[in-house]
Amino acid sequence: ITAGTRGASLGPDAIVTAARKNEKSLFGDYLIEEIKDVNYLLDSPTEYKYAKRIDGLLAVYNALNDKVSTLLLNNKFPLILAADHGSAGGTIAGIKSAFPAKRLGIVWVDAHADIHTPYTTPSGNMHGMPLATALNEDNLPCKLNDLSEETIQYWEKLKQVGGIAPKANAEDIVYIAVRDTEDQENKIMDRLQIKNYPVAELRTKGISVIMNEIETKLSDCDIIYVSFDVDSMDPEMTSHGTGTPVKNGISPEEANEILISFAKNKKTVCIEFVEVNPCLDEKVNKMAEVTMNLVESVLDTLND
Ligand code: DIR
Ligand code: MN
Ligand code: MN
Ligand code: MN
Repeated sequence: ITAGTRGASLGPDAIVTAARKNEKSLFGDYLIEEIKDVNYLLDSPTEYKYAKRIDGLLAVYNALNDKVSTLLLNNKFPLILAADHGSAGGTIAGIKSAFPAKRLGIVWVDAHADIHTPYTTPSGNMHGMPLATALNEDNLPCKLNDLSEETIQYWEKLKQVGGIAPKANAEDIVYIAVRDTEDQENKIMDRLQIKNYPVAELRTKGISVIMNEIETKLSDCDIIYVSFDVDSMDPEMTSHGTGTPVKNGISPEEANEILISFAKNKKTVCIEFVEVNPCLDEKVNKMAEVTMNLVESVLDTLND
């Protein structure tokens, strides 16, 4: 599936291009469903300063909710290539629509926490908020920004996509490699006690130990969704081919090991790749190549 917004909206195509260039047939072997004609919804200038293009994003959420839930109900595994991370709440909505009674674990591999709301965001960028759309707002502190009535209405609608809210509990979220957060997010993470595995801890304990810890932590969850933001990886090893690179990330090899581990886990129902931006790449399509290799290894593992 592909979906998303500008700059990064070329990401999914760049990954497919990398596969062709390397003569990989990986995308030829699978059912590909494209969510077409949504990018234009995110092109227009925004009226909502603390929730940029939230009106268009609501339509994207609805499209993803339909697509993802239909695939899951047909026993398919959605491996999603999206543009920026903003649409990931639509994916979560789709998972929850398909499996309303199942308890959902979320593994968020990212340099960022993506848990702002329009009330706390410093930038108004919706890719900093997808996780919050899945949670119970009452648990999220601090109303700082003065929102317009319309912004509030759109935000409430976004959280209601799929008809179930909240979609996940904070205790069922695990971050990996988060290292660039704002004060408000730190407060939210502290209050909700969300577990993050910093890069250093992955290295001292070793990835397999951490994977076991995560499995134990999510043992009461019935299903797991893995959201992989490529900025979790080190910019030096991925040629900065993403919107907001952050130093000292995981290596592509470490990312591979993490993703394979979740692809092997029978609870995992959906894996999503986001934030490849070929326009920012310092080498020709390097980030897309790295991501294409990760996608290939997930597909191989799923098919084993
Ligand atoms: C920052 C940057 N936390 C914001 N966030 C992300 O604008 O909300 N960058 N997700 O990729
Ligand atoms: Mn992200
Ligand atoms: Mn990020
Ligand atoms: Mn982002």
